[in-house]
Amino acid sequence: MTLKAIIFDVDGTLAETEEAHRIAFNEEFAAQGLPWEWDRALYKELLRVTGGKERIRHYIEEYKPPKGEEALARIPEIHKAKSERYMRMIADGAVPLRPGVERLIREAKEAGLKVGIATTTSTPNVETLIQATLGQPAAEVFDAMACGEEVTAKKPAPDLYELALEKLGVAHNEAVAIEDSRNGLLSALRAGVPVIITPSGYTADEDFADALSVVSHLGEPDKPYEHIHGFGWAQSMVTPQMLARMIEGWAGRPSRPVPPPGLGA
Ligand code: XBP
Ligand code: MG
Repeated sequence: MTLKAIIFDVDGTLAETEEAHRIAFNEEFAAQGLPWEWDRALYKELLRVTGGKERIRHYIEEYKPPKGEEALARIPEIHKAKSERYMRMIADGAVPLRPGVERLIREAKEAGLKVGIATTTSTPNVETLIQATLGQPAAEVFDAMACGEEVTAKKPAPDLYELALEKLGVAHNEAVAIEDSRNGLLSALRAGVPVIITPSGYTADEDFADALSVVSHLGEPDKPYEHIHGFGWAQSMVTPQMLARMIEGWAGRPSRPVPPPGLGA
């Protein structure tokens, strides 16, 4: 098949944003009088649940923290205020793009490929990150965006990738996904999209055996990636030409059966 689009995840893939999310959650919990503190170890566990609102609900139901029951009804407002805190941090330039992201987006456009987004976070968060890092509105950078608030089932369900494919107007085997997490990998694979993984700080030890390739990051001319698993290239960077060659051999099916949503994620 011919490569027509590259679909990027956001958190952990475009940028190492999860620490900013974690800090924003904790600051908002304190502001709301909730004696909760998500340290890094706990946040790593909580990241298994995608979506901030879903993550807070999961924390209350599974960890039974003080004041949890009374906070259940306030999840939407807690999450809204957390998102505003997060966007202030991102707008202030707190988090740069990861190596190779800006380059690959530019090279993809030059090669005539479409570029899209499939993320469980919400549209304003993506817009703030792109404006702060690339100095341009996200709508000018990306041909299509599929964001968390547009679907009922977030990653690892396939819905976000299916929506991104539909908006981009490409078939599943004409696209490649760039992801950082197992939830993202499963979401893309369930939509039939092959995946390159660039693990992030929180996801480095996750199971990426079903990815076509795992590399430390997308690479820059003076900052080569480290090849970790799967397809490897002698070059130092992930380029549109390599991705195109790679998916020529992709039959549209992962090498192992993908567990259905809700299982084995
Ligand atoms: C990662 C997520 C998000 C963020 C928090 O999204 O699971 O929930 O942790 O963002 P992705 P929100 O890797 O798909 O971009 O609080 O806005 O949900
Ligand atoms: Mg991610």
